[in-house]
Amino acid sequence: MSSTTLIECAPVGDAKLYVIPGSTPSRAVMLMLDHKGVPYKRVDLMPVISKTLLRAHRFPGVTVPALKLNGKRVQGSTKISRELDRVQPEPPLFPGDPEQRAKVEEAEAWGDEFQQKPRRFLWWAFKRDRAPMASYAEGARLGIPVGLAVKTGGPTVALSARLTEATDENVSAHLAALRADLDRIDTWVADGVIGGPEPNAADFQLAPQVRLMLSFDDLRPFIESRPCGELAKRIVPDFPGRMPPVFPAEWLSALRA
Ligand SMILES: N[C@@H](CCC(=O)N[C@@H](CS)C(=O)NCC(=O)O)C(=O)O
Repeated sequence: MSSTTLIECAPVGDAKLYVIPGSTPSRAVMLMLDHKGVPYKRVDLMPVISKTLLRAHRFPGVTVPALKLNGKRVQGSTKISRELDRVQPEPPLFPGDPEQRAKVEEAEAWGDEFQQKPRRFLWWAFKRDRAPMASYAEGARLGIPVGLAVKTGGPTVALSARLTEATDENVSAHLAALRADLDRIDTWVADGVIGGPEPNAADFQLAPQVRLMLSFDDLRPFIESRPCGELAKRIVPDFPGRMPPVFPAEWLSALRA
């Protein structure tokens, strides 16, 4: 074994994870690190300002989760899941069997895309009322009091809502399609792709997103008793944040039907 290989496979000694409160891929990576027993330092960032800070820390992109691991910078929840398995194979985030692995990868990739929907729900809701933001930042160390961050957060919310395209059109369409999306996640649970005794990368990708949606009073009744709702509560027992009713009743009609 060359010395380079030795260094690359060395146990994780120094991990620093940059996150944004309420970010579901950030939570996915926190869960993965905990699952592997990798100690890490968490750095909480404020949205938008996060982009400048990540650049300052020489990350190639501008999104969280961003992980500095043994001096290497890895960004994006799906890249991080693979890097974690590479540097610390046990317990694995992907099954050893190629067919099973392909299914987990498919569910993880779907979840990576799906992220944008709950993300838009949140920014759309914050645009209407910033007060619930404080609950999502519970326990975060933002460098300023959370109350102040919320009070001065108007421009951040407006910009984030614009950048994520959290428009009426998108959010109402996502809500109309949500039942089918939840059915899809439930099918992965039924097929044993996720929800097994040992959580995998797809569990960690999907559960925080369902958990975030459970924080919406409007959505919780349609999700909590589903297999994916049960899974989310098991994998992510603590997820700060509560969103009081916010969506127009007609946008929820497909869920009610
Ligand atoms: N698909 C990417 C998504 C990364 C992403 O969009 N992260 C959001 C937070 S969830 C972000 O960093 N947004 C920048 C901002 O809010 O300013 C992943 O899984 O890592």
